Amino acid sequence: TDAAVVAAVDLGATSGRVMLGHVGRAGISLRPVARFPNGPIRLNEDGHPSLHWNIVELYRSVLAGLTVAAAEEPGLASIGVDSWAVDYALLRQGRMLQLPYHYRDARTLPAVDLTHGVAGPAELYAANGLQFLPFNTLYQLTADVTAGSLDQADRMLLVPDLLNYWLTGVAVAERTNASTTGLLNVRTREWDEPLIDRLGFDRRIFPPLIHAGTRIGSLLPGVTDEIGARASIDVTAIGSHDTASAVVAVPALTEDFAYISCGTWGLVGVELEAPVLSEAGRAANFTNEGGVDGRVRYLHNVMGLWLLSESIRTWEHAGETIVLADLLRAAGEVTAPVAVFDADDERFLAPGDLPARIRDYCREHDLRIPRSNAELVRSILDSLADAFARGVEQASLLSGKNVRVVHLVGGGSQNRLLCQLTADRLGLPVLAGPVEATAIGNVLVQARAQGLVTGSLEELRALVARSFVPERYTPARTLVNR
Ligand code: LFR
Repeated sequence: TDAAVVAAVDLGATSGRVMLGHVGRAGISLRPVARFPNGPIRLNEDGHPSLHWNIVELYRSVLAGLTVAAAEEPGLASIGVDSWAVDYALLRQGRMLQLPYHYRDARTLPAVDLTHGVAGPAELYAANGLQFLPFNTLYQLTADVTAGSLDQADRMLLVPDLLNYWLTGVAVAERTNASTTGLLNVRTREWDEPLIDRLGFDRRIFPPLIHAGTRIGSLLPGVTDEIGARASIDVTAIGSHDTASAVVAVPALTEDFAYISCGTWGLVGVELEAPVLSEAGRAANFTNEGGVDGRVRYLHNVMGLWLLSESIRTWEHAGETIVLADLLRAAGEVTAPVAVFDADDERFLAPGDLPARIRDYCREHDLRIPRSNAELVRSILDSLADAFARGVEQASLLSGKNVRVVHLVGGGSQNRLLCQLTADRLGLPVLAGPVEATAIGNVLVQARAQGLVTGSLEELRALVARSFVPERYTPARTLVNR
């Protein structure tokens, strides 16, 4: 046969999906078999609210999705798992000790200062090349030390590694996601043992590192029974950081591109062969995350569609009925100039009443306060487009990479207003899609590991461009807000 089937498990911060991917020399096709919601669960912890992931429920949803996948495709060859980054479970002798924390939990705030007391931001950047995000794994582990829970653990597994462990019994750390911990050396892409020692973590909790494309193992017999699949289905390491998989599937046909992977977050940057560790890059909070095939994802985190989804959640919570399509149309019809706020501001990180925080920001900065839901949404989209454009311009400036076209992939590529505003603000064409870039990147790396396709990322991207033709947004001639 010239096509075989693999399953991509793609877990985002607001929803997860299981997709079947058919890949052959002629192209790729993708078919969703399950979609399920995801989100933080608030627990009480000694009088304090704490935010966690309901990972056991997520795993159940994954198994249910794989059951459908195996029923529809008895010849299923391989499974790959990706998710958001940085979060993890602690285990002892194979048992999970507690539900993983959600990166939006506030426990890392004191941990940041504690960590920086041992290794300052400049020193950390020289070692790990990462932008500062208060929830990077190293800060979370410091919070675990304070809480006394790290002592009890003999393993730390990032979310996709944890699911792979449950599926196969093999505990490993896939490198693209491990690069977001802050504990991987940016040059060697090995665990930075001197840094780990200094921060007071036990080296032995960090599993052996593997590259995307490596076969991790086969499904455990108990798992094949449960999902009704044949024996010996491979579990393959893919770019298990969702953003790494999304970047694989950017349908670029030339070298001079930047990307915006826009879902809950907007990850804005370029792909490089080697890290950029300049002081200017650190000051601009640019990260050097590990990509598939040893590439560098030189990017900056922008708050993303979270600003929109959390605003909608707030309105719905207050009893309003929100129809997304209507809201976006109304936002598109707003003609008055709206506030462009700093979408990177840390105050927008925590869950809760975002519209109130946006209005507070506007008040403090003497910006026009949005007067309706439509104006607020327009303000969010203008601010995101502004942050995206600044991100692209900085990525180009800091890396020296020429950018002539911007690929916007992920859920945000369906937002026509956002795509057009970004093109206008940049004065560059924006090519939107594919929506499911992360799942496609996941599928492609499995397909290559199975020998169904061969070649470099450039060849894989050409395959994506043939199978999912992006939509082109040309910048308007009159530029506003520059
Ligand atoms: C996107 C993402 C980002 C990461 C954030 C938190 O889904 O993986 O790349 O910074 O989630 O893990």
